[in-house]
Amino acid sequence: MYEHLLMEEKGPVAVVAIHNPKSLNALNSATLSELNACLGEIEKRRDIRVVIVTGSGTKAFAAGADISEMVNAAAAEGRAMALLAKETFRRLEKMPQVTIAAVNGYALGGGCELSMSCDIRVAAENAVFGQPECGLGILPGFGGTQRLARLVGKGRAKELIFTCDRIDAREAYRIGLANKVVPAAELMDTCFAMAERILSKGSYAVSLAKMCIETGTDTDLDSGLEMEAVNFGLAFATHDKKEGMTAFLEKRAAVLTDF
Ligand code: DAK
Repeated sequence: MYEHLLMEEKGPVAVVAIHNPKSLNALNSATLSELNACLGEIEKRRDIRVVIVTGSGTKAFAAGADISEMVNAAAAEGRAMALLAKETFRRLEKMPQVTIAAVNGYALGGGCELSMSCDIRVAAENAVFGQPECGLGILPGFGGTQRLARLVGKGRAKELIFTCDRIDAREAYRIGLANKVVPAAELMDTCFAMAERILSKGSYAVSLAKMCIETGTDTDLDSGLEMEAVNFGLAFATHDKKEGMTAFLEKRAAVLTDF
């Protein structure tokens, strides 16, 4: 169904893999369009609650935007690509499903930016992160200047973007870019195990918490706390809240179903 993506569903978990084997999964506009469409379909579904984003093969998550496509692109094409990427990457942050990046190898430029748009990053030991754009005479344009600074702080983001240094998985973990580092062979199992833990909680509550974190961290504390209070109230109207608390008091496992 897709030319540049592989998609697999395992119950409530969808795995979406960037699939451009000839270019280390570089992100061209066709790939971004497909990813946007694919995520747009997933976000409407209630049977999929976690999305794992990865790269096909073992060498790369995504080696960045496609340089061969960009080399002769004019300003208008650059802008169109930027708008498409902005919509696609923002979808990952705003969709009610939890998104986990399984970073298996190179996550450079747009690849690093794609991983940063996911809620959680699990890195294989062979993962390599970096923002090499300034070495190509451009700057990160898929949100890298904004998301990297928010994840690791301005100082570290500036150093990585200005030097174009690549960092390995351990360093990415140390600075807070990766949530976890695991042997490459265990990457997908680790992501599925994490998905399972998340799925055992209230999916609707998780989606509200995601929205509060996403929106709240980009606003002032009072507005963020206000939004949290409103959504906290909303959670009290759900089946899951009644069931979760009743199950606790009855000393049994809760059956949480809302999403
Ligand atoms: N684009 C196109 N082709 C790529 C590519 C890329 N980003 N990365 C690798 N390839 C291709 C190589 O050209 C090579 O193709 P053939 O020669 O086989 O035809 C094939 O993939 C295998 O790559 P290598 O032979 O280079 O493999 P190595 O193991 O030796 O090296 C590497 C792996 C990942 C270190 C190296 O391939 C590399 O440095 N790749 C480029 C990494 C990079 O600079 N990525 C950042 C791209 S800049 C925009 C917003 C954002 C952006 C752009 C526009 N707008 C708003 C418009 C983002 C920009 C970027 O991401």
